[in-house]
Amino acid sequence: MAIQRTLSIIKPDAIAKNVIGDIIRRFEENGLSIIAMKMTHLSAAEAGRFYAVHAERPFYKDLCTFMSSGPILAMCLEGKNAIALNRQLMGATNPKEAEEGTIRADHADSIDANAVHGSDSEENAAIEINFFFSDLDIHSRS
Ligand code: IDP
Ligand code: MG
Repeated sequence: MAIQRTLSIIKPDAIAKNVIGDIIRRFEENGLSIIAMKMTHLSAAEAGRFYAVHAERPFYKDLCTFMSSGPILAMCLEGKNAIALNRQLMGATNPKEAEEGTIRADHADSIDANAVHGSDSEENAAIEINFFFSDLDIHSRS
């Protein structure tokens, strides 16, 4: 499997719980390298642009309110099969369905406040990485 890049976000709920280190440890222990990192606090409009693919979903407004409720940590992860591997480490969207030992099983409280975001395809990873980072911010280690 080729080396891929994916976007990870530690969401406001997990930042508030002070579990950044625990989440990053899981990435590094599973062969993913952080090649760009930024703490930021999105406005609701910026969160809306990031989640534009969900604009028609009933939960869109709540999602934008939540994602702009506090600081987040955006990261570009790089490694073998990075997109699927990150999704596996995250666990299911609804923490009640997330496999034991996943980030969401351990740190998420609800389907709204579910600790982390991860890109779901190569196409979306490229768009999402570009949303937060310029080429100058990214330091490949592959
Ligand atoms: P993902 O984050 O696992 O990729 P998506 O389906 O892409 O899940 O949804 C994006 C985000 O929108 C989720 O992480 C979650 O915070 C929120 N969300 C998804 N489905 C629901 C829902 O049914 N109710 C409330 N929020 C939802
Ligand atoms: Mg998604």
